[in-house]
Amino acid sequence: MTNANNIIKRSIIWSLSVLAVSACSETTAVEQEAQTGTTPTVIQFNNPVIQHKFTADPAALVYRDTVFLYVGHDEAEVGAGFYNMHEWLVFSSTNMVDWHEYPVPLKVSDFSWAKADAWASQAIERDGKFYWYVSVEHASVPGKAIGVAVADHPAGPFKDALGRALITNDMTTATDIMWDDIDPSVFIDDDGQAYLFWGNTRAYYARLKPNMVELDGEIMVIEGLPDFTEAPWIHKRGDWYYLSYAFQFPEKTAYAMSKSIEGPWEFKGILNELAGNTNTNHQAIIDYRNKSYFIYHTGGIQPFGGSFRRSVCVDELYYNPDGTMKRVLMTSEGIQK
Ligand code: FUB
Repeated sequence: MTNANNIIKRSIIWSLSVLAVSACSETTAVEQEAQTGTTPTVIQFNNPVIQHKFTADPAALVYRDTVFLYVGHDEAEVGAGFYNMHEWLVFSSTNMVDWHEYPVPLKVSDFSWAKADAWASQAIERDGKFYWYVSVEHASVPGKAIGVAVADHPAGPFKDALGRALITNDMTTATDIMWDDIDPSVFIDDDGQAYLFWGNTRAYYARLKPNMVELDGEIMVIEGLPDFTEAPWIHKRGDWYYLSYAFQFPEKTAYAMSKSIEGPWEFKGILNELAGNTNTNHQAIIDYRNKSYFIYHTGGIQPFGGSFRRSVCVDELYYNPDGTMKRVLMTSEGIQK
């Protein structure tokens, strides 16, 4: 009995010391190899990709073989019950692992007509200019609104392109809520026609004029997206259009596909499960250097991450031969160099 206990104790101590060693630096791993004669498995935990700030609502743009990542900055205190977001941030990478941070490129206060809430956004390039569509709280038209900023470089500095909102709450009437005009996703089709998608509870889209700062026609309500909450993201692969979105609440990510950007959309099911440690789940989907990536946020920096202290993560995305997307596997390892 005593011997058996000793053996169990020794193996627990040995396992704990191996675990402690493998959690430490490369030098310690080398020491482990010398001491135990085993080759350590070096695992890089690369998610979340930004660790020194809380980041949310990712959007990404590939420009000249570099990925630019646009996020909102979560600044809520530990235990806060809602968002505290005043600015957006930009990072770039050429390997999806190491991210270079730029000076703060855009703040709510850069829009004279806005008063709060640097919520979800997306940027796009057209004719050498960069247009960044953002959600904010309007100062005089009650409710959320969408503004557009412009810059000559993907990392800014950006300035208000219009001096007023592009979309205000009174322009959409499919729901009475004050926050349905959020989460813009912008897309330029192969024929050069640009579109803006957005919404909360109801999903909307409108054509944009070539100047990217005026709507070209009426605002359309999208039907056929079950349990649409928010966060539409449009992308195209081959001749399929994909509309992914935050589904239910707390949010999973679901998606629909269509052969036309104007629909009808066919619901394809869940793409990403509940993050579990945050009630939102906001995605961006890009291709970069022959791989596809799913970029999202979780409350993954523990113990103080959560619904209002989120962190952007990246994992690979895979397609089936019929064009549908395989369910995302959220990992701690993320992308490996
Ligand atoms: O970050 C504020 C809001 O939470 C975003 O606009 C939504 O997509 C959700 O992530």
